[in-house]
Amino acid sequence: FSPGDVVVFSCDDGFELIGERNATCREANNSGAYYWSNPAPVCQPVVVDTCPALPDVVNAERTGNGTAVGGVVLYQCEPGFTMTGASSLTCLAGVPPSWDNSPPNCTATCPVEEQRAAGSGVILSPGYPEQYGTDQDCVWVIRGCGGPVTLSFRSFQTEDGYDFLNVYDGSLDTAAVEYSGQPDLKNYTSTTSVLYLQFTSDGSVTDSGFWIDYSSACCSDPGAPLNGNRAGD
Ligand SMILES: [Ca+2]
Repeated sequence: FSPGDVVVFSCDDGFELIGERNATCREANNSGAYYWSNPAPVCQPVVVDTCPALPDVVNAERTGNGTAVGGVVLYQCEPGFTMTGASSLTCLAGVPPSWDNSPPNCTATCPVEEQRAAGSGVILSPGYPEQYGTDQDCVWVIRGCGGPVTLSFRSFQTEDGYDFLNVYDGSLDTAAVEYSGQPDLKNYTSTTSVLYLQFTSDGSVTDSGFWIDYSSACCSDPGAPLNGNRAGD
């Protein structure tokens, strides 16, 4: 190397550079003695002592965003969406630390017969907010808390005359109120305290589906915290 030459140091992925990135070849006071402005740095393994940041999950809310060992992150689906996978992820010690589970998925499903807790909630067409599929047959059972249940339609559009939402008041044997196409939507209030909603689609042509809010005059079960308790029922 000649006086004035500059070299640049770098480290491989997974290593961090300790020291100076550049060094210049210099002559000491025309003495004929040459030296580098600073020594070559050291590449030291990067110590990862946290879990990777977790992504947002579509149609879900996340509680906690810590990535420290022992940290817990909770996911909860937005109303109307069903979770597959784990709702709780814990950062486990290791080299490097890692999450004990993958984040869950929250989707609008087509249940065979889904029991909905008393209180209020949301019924979504399968795949919402995408179009529902063909050949669907889904049933939701909504139980009021001793009194009537009210349905309010936030959106509704199906293939008119082929894809139906039937609402049964009390049991699946009663005459249904039928919704198809883009009906005139008023709130529907049951006379009994249990409603069956059945959605069927035929083998072709789908549409945007529906978002229905339901309510009865009580709060739904709030559950209890992990590693904790709830007083009062
Ligand atoms: Ca259809």
